[in-house]
Amino acid sequence: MKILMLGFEYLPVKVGGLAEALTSIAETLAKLGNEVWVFTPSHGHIEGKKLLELEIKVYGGKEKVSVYERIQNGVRVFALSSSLLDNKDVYGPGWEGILSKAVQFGKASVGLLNFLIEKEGKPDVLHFHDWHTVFAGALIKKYFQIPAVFTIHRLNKSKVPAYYFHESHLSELAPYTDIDPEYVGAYIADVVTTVSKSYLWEEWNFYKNFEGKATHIYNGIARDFWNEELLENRDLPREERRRKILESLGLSDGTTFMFIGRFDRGQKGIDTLLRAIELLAQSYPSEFSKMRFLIIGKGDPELESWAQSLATKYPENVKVMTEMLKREFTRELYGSVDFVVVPSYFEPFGLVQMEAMCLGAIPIGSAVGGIKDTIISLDEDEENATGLLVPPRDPSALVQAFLRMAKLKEENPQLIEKMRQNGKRRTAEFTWEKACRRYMRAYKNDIDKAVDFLR
Ligand code: NHF
Repeated sequence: MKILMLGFEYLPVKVGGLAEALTSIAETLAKLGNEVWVFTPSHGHIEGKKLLELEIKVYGGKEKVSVYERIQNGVRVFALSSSLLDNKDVYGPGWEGILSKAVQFGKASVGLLNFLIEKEGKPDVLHFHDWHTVFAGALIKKYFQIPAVFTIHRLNKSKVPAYYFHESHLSELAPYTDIDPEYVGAYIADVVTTVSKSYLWEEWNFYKNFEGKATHIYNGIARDFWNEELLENRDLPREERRRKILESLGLSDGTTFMFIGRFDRGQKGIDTLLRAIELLAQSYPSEFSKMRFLIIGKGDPELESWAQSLATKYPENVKVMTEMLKREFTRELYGSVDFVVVPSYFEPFGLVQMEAMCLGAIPIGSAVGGIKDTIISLDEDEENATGLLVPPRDPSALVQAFLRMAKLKEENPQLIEKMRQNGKRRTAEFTWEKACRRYMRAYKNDIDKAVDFLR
């Protein structure tokens, strides 16, 4: 099939998990014998040959947009460049900036597709991702009537003034003053997908509006990179790797829990983790003294200073790293720590628990979304357990989970080892190939749907 993908992040441009997902989907589809075109804003990453210069009318003026084409791992990537689309702030500058980017990207995508269709014919399917590409997706659907799949990696639930739709020549889709672009995307699409079954049902209030179109397609995990074979000290026993890495971070050895992610209040649950560490230190000082917490990430300055204050108060136990880590070093960490904490409030799929399991770290995660669907909890099935699920937003439950897992590690190391092995095996069930075979079914609308009355 000839597949046209639209996305706001594409490697090497990366803000979060979206870039990894889009790039893996496109490359795997290409490997499976499809011709894949990706349209993405340059966000300042200009690479490849200049294919085309467009002039588009926007906001009463004219704007020059250049298109650069490159082949990246079998995928034809078209980066759209203009003074606004080159802005390195992927989801900005500001709210107005991102909206204008989305509109400009939409109009320029039509120009580019016109050019390509004239020379090479029309794609068989349009696959657009997240709300930023909705203007582009809706315009392409309107002008070229291509079957369309809309994938939501994370609902944003924001409202956009109708004006932006009028400006995009999409007035027919904006009968009210404020419009949620996710509704528009799902409305114009033939199939709507999201990245885990639990997330779909958790957000049924949204998806129920598109019943009959909505389904889930799990992400995959790149096991070729997140692989123990590639660890620097792969020949050393895990405990020894842990001791060494803790030493390099200025900590003595101990049972190690790691958090890696954005410091925000809405999704990742770092505030629940910080509160749990406080409770643990106060109520269980002797157990706490044997534990180490590595907290990696950045974001909300208040949360950063809360984390730093814990590191100052408990320098033997808590280490905070706010600098960007190389992927290879992150892999070493996963391959050395005992447990990885994923306390998210919601998680459409979630990469962290998958990366952890690939490298034998046991995830302790909230029972939500993709975390719940990928971890087999110790409480559910001891034989096949890969981790422990806890209720979200519950610091005391997290404290109990830390105590329980630390104790288990001392008293039943065989079970811990079994969980590490189960986890590695579990990740093999989430491959990008499997995901893409399902996307290929979605492209033909030959796919099962989420049905409320069968739930
Ligand atoms: O893994 C890629 C990612 C997901 O849970 C993640 C999220 C955004 O929040 O699909 O998209």
